[in-house]
Amino acid sequence: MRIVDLRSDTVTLPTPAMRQAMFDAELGDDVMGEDPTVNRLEAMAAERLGKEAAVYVPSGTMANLVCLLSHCARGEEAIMGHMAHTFLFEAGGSAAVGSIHPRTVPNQIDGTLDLDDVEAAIRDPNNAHYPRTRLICLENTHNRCSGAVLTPPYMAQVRTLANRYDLKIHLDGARIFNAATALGVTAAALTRDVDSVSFCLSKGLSAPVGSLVCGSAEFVWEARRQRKVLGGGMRQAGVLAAAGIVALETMVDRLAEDHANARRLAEGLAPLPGIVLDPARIQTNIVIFDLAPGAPPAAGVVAGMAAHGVKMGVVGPRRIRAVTHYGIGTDDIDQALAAASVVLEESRA
Ligand code: TLP
Repeated sequence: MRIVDLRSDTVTLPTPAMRQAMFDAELGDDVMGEDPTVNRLEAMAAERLGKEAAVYVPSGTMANLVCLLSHCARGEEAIMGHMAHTFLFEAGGSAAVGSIHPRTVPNQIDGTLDLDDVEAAIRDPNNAHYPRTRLICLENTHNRCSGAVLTPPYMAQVRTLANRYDLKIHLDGARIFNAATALGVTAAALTRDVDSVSFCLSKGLSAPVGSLVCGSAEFVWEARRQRKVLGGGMRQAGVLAAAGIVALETMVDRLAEDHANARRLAEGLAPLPGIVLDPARIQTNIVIFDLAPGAPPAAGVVAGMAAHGVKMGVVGPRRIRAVTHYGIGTDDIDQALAAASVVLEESRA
């Protein structure tokens, strides 16, 4: 039986061109700034995201942590969505390692934070009771908001607000190229208004390892120091960065295929009994859907699908996530839909 793995785009494997580039990579000691392949990847990343500089880090989690540690001191506050990856799924790193106080405001269904909510959360710096607000964190695409995209006009509005209160903005852009593809804009158009951005090579772009942190030269120097603090300074890291270069050169333009497959999946799932899903909301490669009262719980549906070779993720008692990626074609989507149909029909019988 063919296995259709829709648990995440993190399961993607490197392409043959990536493996070859890894084999051929020119290497040096990156902590000494002497790995030519890492240096090239960092320069490419900075250029793509319209920033002065970039630093290569082992994971998206470390990329976000390095940024928060660079922006905020002990006891300072970072405003973020209640469904932000940084808040929910990074092991509380900014609090555990940096003593940074997270302040959540509700994520709207489209991944945005309501600007009135953000403004209301900003602390009065003259009141000694409060932590100092330093940072606003955004996420594009928004993982838990079903891959929703934030637009350039929204980013500009957040910038205006941040400037009024002298705050910095960090963007978790793990899937920034998915957002750019969906909107038909450059990634730089989505990062113009932020002080720092992280993005992942090891999700839709299919590289095996690594993320980039981009920002001003001064910011990236601080991020480089924080990477060292966390033990993320790697030596001959060009062997990994080489795959990242191929990812940026060859894997961005195909992301539209993943979005079309996600839409195909959503349109096929929506009419099935017990599924609550509006396919019009699916903008990129993440499909999150709910199970109506009366349908089996998410764990039961996911187990049933797995028996048909289709893997999805449980993200709530009645909520399931499926993510399309390089390893998934239209036939796989059709296999997933056939499995979902059998599982949900069986549960009604
Ligand atoms: N997300 C993973 C899991 O952690 C849930 C996934 O399968 O989607 N920012 C965002 C928006 C992410 O979605 C992720 C990974 C990260 C950061 C962290 O990246 P890694 O896993 O490389 O540390």
